[in-house]
Amino acid sequence: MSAAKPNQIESFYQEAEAKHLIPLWKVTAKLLPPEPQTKVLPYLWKWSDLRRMAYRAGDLVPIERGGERRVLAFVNPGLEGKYAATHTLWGAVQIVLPGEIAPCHRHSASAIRFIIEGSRSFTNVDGDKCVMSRGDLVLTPNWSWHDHGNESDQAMIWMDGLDLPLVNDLDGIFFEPYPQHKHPVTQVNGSEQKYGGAHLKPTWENPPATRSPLLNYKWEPTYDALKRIGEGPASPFDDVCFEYLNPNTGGPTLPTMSCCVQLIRPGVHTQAHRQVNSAVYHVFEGRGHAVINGQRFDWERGDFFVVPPWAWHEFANESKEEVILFSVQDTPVMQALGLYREEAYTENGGRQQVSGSFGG
Ligand code: GTQ
Ligand code: FE2
Repeated sequence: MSAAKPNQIESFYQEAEAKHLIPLWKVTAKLLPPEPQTKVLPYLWKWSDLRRMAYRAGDLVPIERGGERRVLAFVNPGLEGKYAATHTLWGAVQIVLPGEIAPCHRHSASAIRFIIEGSRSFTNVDGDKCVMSRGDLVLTPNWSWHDHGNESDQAMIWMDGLDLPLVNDLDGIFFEPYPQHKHPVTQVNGSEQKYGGAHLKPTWENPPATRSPLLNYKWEPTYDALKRIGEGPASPFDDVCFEYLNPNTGGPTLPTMSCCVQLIRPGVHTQAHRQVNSAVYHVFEGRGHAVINGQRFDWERGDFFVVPPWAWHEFANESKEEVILFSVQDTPVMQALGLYREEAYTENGGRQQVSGSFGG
């Protein structure tokens, strides 16, 4: 190798730029950091704001074709210009007023709903009318027709979780409105009748592995499962934490999103760990706090918070009441690609030093 003169190098770089080329050695450190350098920030949204603003939106705007849904979505402050709770996940609250029907459509992004407030509402998924109450998890697997209706005399509010930012980044978004406002109902709670028996599945069907045949995971059996542990041992990082399963495969609810429900028993303060996936949490019951990358996040019933990829996090319930968290996580994506990792925090007895608190 002959010694290059500075101006030769400079003109080489200029030519590379003009020819739309990048010499790797100039950007190696940026492209191959030792561990993920996420822009996603931990953040907390308060239920008092979300609920008030959801009802306000109910007063101000009707649900119409084109707008499609009355949804207030989380915008992660680290992801400028992107409408996303984390780099892969959309999180939102949706309100449907008595008598309304949000018009039927389908899209290549998958969705989950976790019901926060109200009853006698439904999501009609490909003709299966899934009746929803507080604590139910309802799936709309990708490309399934869905409309939402409220047949009660009270507003209905739920959490939406979608893989929209991921599917968008993959340039995989397709969307189609149904020709009519609502889809005909062909069965009521049909998926639940066949697949709601938890450890049993019908022998006369052979559903595809990519789509859970169970669409409505009811709250009562979910809560039963959380309580069955009693005082027994559970996860040092998450306490009593269950993943909702596709009853046909034993895998996650959807190919891109895993849903979890966890009970943090009174007095439990978990150890910290970090995982390569990101998550959106909803505080279903109780009050407590999380420590995320050394920052303390205090939350109470109804709040939402985000745990970024590879962020240390631990949970604490210092109260005498149960804490129940619901979360949607992009874990299946990382697992499917062979990229899943997690690590336990070993210093300081497994707990982070707290350097500040959110909003404080
Ligand atoms: O309820 O169908 O939060 O299509 C975002 C996109 C909800 C829905 C969202 C959607 C929906
Ligand atoms: Fe939708």
